[in-house]
Amino acid sequence: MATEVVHVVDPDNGSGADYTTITAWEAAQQRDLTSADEIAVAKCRCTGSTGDAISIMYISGWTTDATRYIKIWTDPTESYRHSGKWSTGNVYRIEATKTSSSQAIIDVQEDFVQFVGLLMQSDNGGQLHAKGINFQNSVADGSEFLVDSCIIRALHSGASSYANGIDCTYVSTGGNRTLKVQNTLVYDFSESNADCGGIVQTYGWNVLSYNNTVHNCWDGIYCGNNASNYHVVKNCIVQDCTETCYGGTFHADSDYNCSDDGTHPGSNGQTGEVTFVDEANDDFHLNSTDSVALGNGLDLSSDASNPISVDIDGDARTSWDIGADEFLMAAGTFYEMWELGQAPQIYNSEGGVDGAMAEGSLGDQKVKIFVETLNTSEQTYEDS
Ligand SMILES: [Ca+2]
Ligand SMILES: [Ca+2]
Ligand SMILES: [Ca+2]
Repeated sequence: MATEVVHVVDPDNGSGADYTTITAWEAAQQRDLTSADEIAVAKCRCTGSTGDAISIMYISGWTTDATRYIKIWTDPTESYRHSGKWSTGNVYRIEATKTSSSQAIIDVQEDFVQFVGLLMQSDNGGQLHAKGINFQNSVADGSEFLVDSCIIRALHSGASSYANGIDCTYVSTGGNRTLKVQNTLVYDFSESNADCGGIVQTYGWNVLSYNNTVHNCWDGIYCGNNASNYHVVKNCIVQDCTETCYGGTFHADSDYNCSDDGTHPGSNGQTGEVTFVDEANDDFHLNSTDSVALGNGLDLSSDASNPISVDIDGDARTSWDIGADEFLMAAGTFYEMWELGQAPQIYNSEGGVDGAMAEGSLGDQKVKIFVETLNTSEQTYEDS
């Protein structure tokens, strides 16, 4: 059993910090993990409010295998992970500003790497082909990667092509590299010169995209090769894309997806505009009044290829919503305040006002209702 070697990355250099940037950690720790029999873990914190400002992070100079790999993450038992939307303050985030063309936020050149619970931002700095995570074609046949519960967003200006949020680089010799992307949000890779995608698969790569949300990209989720390889898409939301929500021909197992243009693969999907908590401000949690994604997904807890059980917030998936977020009402909180002359309001589990309640919309969720009557006496109801 390989030993986990954990170092703390904290741009605010707080107590326990080993490095103040993720790139410094990578450069100092690169080694042969297979001969050392180690898993290299970067545990990322933000004890002040400083973002991890880089131009690009290369992951290279390592030797890895399936059990001795690289893991970069925020530990959900600490307080530095995002809450399912872009945040500042004490939330760890990589803020990459590009200095030349074709730079990614993270350029992956090693074979077994995991990214969990990270915010990543690509500012193209006026450069062409700015990407989010770029998986290079130099990685070995048989290599495997995970992107789980991450948010990848673009602050791009101008026209460019091949500015993809998650990019699997074409491998001329083919083969089978595996990428699993789940509970992840990708948005605004939408430059006006085409071929900018949210999650892009191509030759040499097999991709499993489960329970992701992609918004405002040129192409949302793309399958560039379905002859020698595949892209399986389940429970994904894609909305507001320029050319197409889903492009290419996906694997036949793809199902229970949603789009606003009808391009989603599978026969159990939904076409329509998803109602998010605050779409204009990029909060893509599901609103309780949504009728497109809520409860319309497939239970993937026993999926043969990649079982999952939680959402981007770490909430247990129970009603199987489509997209990165599972709408959840936490027990023991007042969700609805009802005052005479005012429409009933629903407060969602992420803390925001989630719209007015429609009769019957609560389904089988457990809620408490606080009622203020004319004579100001209070009553509490609990409904399961
Ligand atoms: Ca390196
Ligand atoms: Ca929309
Ligand atoms: Ca949630």
